[in-house]
Amino acid sequence: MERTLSIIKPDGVGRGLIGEVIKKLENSDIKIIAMKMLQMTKNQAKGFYAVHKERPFFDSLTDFMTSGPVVVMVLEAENVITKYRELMGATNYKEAEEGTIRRDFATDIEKNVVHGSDSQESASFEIGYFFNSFEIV
Ligand code: FUP
Repeated sequence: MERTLSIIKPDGVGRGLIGEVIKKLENSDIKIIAMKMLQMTKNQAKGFYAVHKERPFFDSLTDFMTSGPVVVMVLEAENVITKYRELMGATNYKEAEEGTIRRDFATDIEKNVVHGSDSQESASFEIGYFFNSFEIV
């Protein structure tokens, strides 16, 4: 079993897409084992996206991620990191496969509805960023 961190981003929460994302998860074999809603501060968003700090989109991305509430979840399944990234679709929604979350709902390369960890190392950092062990069922 593997775990990953998912975020429904401020565009997804604001546009009423929490249920749509959860429906796609519940229609797969991925289990939600922790979930909460919160709004990040700029510093929390910068810490979360520290790997991107030299990228040109860093300031805009961290502004966007703090612009409203997000839903953070811990997901569990076999190969869930890859499996959830397949369900999300490509970063650029125009390149995402049919039926993926981003293909169905994203409107912009930045406002792409969801985040998912991209490696076991980032999953363990990102899960620990938002959850302690008592919050994971
Ligand atoms: P992903 O893992 O698919 O979420 O994509 P990345 O880790 O490469 O990028 C993190 C976030 O930065 C993306 F979700 C959206 C944003 N981004 C941009 O705004 N512009 C870009 O050119 C690339 C990424």
